[in-house]
Amino acid sequence: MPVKAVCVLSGDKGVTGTIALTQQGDCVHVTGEIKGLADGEHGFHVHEFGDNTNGCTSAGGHFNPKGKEHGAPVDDERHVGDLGNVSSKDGECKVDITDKMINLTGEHSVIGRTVVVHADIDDLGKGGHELSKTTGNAGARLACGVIGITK
Ligand SMILES: [Cu+2]
Ligand SMILES: [Zn+2]
Repeated sequence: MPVKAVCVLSGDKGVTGTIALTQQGDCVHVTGEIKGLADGEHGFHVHEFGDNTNGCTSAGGHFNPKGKEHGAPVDDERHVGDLGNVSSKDGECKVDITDKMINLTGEHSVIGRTVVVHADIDDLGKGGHELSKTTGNAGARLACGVIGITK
């Protein structure tokens, strides 16, 4: 049976969403919808900890088991959790990402970690900002949720 996971996004800024993750061979298909985002691109990452005790802050930094710099999903130099950006229009945001780096089993498993959607665009490590190589300078954490196993 393929491993499936789900993540319910919430936060204190009115942003909500549901994200499904399905293992497909070496890739994970990430799909879902996010509501309440401003128009434009928003950083979308898996952060290290499945801890939301102090809101999305407790999720820690980007999931980075290999000690790499922040990058784009297509880069070799990237955090495992770097899923790039999602795009919103008129309060609706459809997520449809196939990623080769995250996994639902093994050392790159994201089960029990946190999905975070940000206020600003992720510059994918190339913005020249002091935060570009760690966070993509994606700004505040608008909503987050822990990734859990589902049927
Ligand atoms: Cu993030
Ligand atoms: Zn990153």
